[in-house]
Amino acid sequence: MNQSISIIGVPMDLGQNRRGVDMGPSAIRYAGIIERLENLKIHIADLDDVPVSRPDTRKEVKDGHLLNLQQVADSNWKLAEMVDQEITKNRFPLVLGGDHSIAIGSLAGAAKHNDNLGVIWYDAHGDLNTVDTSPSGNIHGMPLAVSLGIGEEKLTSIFGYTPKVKPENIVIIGARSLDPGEKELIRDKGITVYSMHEIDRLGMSQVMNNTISYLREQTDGVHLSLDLDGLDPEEAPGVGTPVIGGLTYRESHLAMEMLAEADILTSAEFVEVNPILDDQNKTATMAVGLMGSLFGEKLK
Ligand code: B3U
Ligand code: MN
Ligand code: MN
Repeated sequence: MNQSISIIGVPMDLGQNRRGVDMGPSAIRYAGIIERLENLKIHIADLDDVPVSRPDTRKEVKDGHLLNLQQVADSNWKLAEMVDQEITKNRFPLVLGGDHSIAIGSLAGAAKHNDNLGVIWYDAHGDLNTVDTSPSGNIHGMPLAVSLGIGEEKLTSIFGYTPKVKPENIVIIGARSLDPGEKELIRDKGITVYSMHEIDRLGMSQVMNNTISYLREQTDGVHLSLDLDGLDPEEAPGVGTPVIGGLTYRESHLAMEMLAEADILTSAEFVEVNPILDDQNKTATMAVGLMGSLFGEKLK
């Protein structure tokens, strides 16, 4: 893997309606991400956070059904520029959220560099809603659909092109809460999903083997989008929309170690850490542990 990493914080909470997830990047830095990666002899540049308007001073704006549309679009455009710049400099962008709406910007910046970008979506949710199917109006439930070019034009057109990814290049892992419209889209587009059912049946090792060999054949780069709510809330309580019956820390570690070994990733993001809902920064600490494994920490 690229041994020069650029960390980009996105203190975004506009894509949903709970307070606290804007503090995710601080919590992950406080849990020691920089030192952890420097110990692996990786060159780290910790860049400025992407500007996002402050929760204490702004008013909630609804654009039809969509919450904070313009502000989410503006911040994601800036994030796309930063991700694009770092990849151009041959550095690996590691984006820290923030809510999952920031994947719109990460993918917009990353996919500019690949005709066939692969995406691993590690999440309890599909994030495949559109303005018509979303039960909440929260944009953090839509970024994967947006990246496929489906949904609100102000979001799909970010960074001046659409779509960013193709449905056959996506693998969702850990899903256990999908809305009816999301299930329909998964069926229509033929998106690969390893739900908790498949993970229980096959085991994480087989799921990752399948995912890695498929994406290695099919794509020319892979973005990992890891939502901490993919993990079980008993272990990772600091997330806004916990869903019981999730992935364990051990399964997740194995997934990260297998990705490190496979060396297929070209960018990554860790999102939805909410320190206000957390237990002594446990979830951010877990995120740091997973990133350690992802970038090559070994047990022996
Ligand atoms: N699918 C629901 C809930 C949700 C999606 N992503 C998160 N929660 N984190 C929605 O609102 O779209
Ligand atoms: Mn998500
Ligand atoms: Mn989620």
